[in-house]
Amino acid sequence: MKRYDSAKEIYASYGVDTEKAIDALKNVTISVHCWQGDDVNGFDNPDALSGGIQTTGNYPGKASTPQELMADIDKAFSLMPGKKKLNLHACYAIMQGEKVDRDKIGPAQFEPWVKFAKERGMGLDFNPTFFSHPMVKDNLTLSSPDEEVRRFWVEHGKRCLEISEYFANETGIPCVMNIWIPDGYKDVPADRLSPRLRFKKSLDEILSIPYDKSKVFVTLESKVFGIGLESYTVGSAEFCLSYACKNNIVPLMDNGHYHPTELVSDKIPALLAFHEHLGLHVTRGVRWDSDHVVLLDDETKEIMKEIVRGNALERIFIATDYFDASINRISAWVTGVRNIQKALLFALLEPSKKMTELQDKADFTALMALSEEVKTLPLGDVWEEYLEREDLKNSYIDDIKEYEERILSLRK
Ligand code: RNT
Ligand code: ZN
Repeated sequence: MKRYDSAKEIYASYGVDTEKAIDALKNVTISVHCWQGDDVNGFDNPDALSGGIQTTGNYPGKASTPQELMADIDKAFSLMPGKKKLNLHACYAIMQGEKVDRDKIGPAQFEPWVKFAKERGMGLDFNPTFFSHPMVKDNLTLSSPDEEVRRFWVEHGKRCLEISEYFANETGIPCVMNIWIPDGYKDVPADRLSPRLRFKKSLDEILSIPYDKSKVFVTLESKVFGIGLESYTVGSAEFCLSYACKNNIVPLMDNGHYHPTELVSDKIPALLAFHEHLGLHVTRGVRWDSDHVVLLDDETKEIMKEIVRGNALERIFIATDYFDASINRISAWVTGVRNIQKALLFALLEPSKKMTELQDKADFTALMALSEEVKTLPLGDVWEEYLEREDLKNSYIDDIKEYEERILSLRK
């Protein structure tokens, strides 16, 4: 008997249909970040990575041209099952001869990306880049008291909305545009309100341009602190959530952006009670927002469980956001995305109806016992069956090593 057939029977005895789970998983789109491929460098600017985020490590073979990054994305995507979208940052603009600054970029600088996406039948998501640029003044962008600086970044935001709409129109797939600013202070500020009021005004200005709200979903990502910006963050959780509520945009939670004992898994159902859509950046923070590669750990599983239990697969934009420069970057990409998918499968195979009944009957003894019991059911056999149907294998390291030897090792 095939291992999958036996697993199917085992899950059936819990009232769980593995075929339904596989079908559901196949239809979940993961928006995969492009920035794992080159340590969040981008192509538009020689400036070092700023904004309180950091990539550590210098594993050889990093992509440093659009061609290299595209080739690496192809390699990484070929090892990921399921539906993918490519999530770009504005700093990945590809200049066509003349250099255009971020307040002036437009569709022209993203044509090659659109061509790339269309050829692969996939959608594109987008992010304005409010960091790694000389116009970031005193660690501030949209909240800067310097009107010239603030205006520059408002213009950047507007250009990015136009580019997002262009992506949606060209690919025929809606585009999620995520706004995150690093703005903050290293030490105790004298005025915590004015920067937030300026950020609010800047967001209002960006969102005042007309755009098709059925094609472009604007998300707003909050944060607790950044490196060198420890004492005060303009775009805090309360600020971003309130702004999203009042202005009908989508809140986005990055699970590296909270105090370590706060859990995004618990925040998901809280926000689902009020928002039609939610955005997620799935990452793994080790002691801080370190953006380690996502593993199949408890919180990743818990996050996916809350999405599945809430019947919210259609309502939540799941995106990845991690960057490890200390290991093969393609492997990092693949490992993180596959773990999100494995966690989703684990959630889809949960006997959630039965468990909810136990909760409602207040039979917490049986609930605990069942929750622990399902942890050792043959998830791996269903996962391998899914991969087989997608023409993939559970082990992918040989493929990565081959690509490393043939392509990455030749890079300077
Ligand atoms: C930073 C945020 C943000 C960035 C990307 C590059 O802490 O998580 O999402 O990681 O925009
Ligand atoms: Zn993020």
